[in-house]
Amino acid sequence: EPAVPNEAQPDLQALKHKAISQPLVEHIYTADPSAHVFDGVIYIYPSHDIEAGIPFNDNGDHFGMEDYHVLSMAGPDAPAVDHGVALHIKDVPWAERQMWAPDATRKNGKYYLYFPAKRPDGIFQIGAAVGDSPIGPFKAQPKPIAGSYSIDPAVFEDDDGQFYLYFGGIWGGQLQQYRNHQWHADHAEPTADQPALGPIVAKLRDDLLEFAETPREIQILDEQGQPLKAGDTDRRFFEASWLHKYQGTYYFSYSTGDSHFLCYATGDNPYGPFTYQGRILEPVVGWTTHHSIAEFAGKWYLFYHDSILSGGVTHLRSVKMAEIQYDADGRIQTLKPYRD
Ligand code: FUB
Repeated sequence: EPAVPNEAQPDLQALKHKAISQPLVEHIYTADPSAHVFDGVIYIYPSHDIEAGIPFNDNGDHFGMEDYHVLSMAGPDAPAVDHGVALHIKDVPWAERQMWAPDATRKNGKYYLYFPAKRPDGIFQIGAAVGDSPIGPFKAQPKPIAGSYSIDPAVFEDDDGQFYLYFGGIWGGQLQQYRNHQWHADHAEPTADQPALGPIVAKLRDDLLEFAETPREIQILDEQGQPLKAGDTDRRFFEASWLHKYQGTYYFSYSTGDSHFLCYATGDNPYGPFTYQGRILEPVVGWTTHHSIAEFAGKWYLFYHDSILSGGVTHLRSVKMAEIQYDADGRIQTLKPYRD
């Protein structure tokens, strides 16, 4: 996050009219939408952006969110309904601040919300919270998931009923502080010619409350089969993991952060490696870009956000959705968020 965001201010009024989608809700700011279809209804688990009054810095401390609201839609063209507070940070025993991008899943009639937040010592971990309904309320576990770290959990249920949690994000997300899943204050991003840091994945235990295994780092490879380099900022992983399966192939998608793209890579199993394929979405208004992908009635949709509604304020975002198309080879056609 640069100290001075959006240096060259775009013409937001013009971009609003050229936008391929309008905000799903306008009465609150929402971001980082993780969408799932349960029983024929679209449920969106977003961050709930607020003006916390914290100055901008490179750690993203101004993203001072305090709770989660769940949105639902009867279909892609139906209005989005805000179901109110589903979990507040005051009810999370281990967490102190910054409820960043969440995700959720369902198993045996219970719903599981996964969310990152900072402990009182300023270190991010990932928590689980359980509810009886897709809209919450969710009750947080007393402690974060053991062995979890960094931000942006995304949960994926494979066809065999196994669940995997993907996570990680560099810079404010703290992933660069870890090697072999151990924090060290001296650790930093690799140099430009070294392999980039990868996202992390762990299979979840049957009760979905803890990891079933030691987390693993995922490799994202280039067209030669080599890991993407840290200096390849247009393609390397930054944050915002998402995993979906299309016609038997695993699609790992993510944000490139400081170059502002949503990209994807494909593989033949949930752990990767994944081979870089291309962009899903060109940059939006605002510094961050974050997404999910879900199928509804045979069509596929990208859920994403931008900062147009707030006049370009980077930590006051609005979730949007747009249909995506695959070509005959399974390639996702790149979307432009604003028409030319
Ligand atoms: O919303 C806070 C953070 O901004 C998320 O965790 C990141 O993915 C970025 O969207």
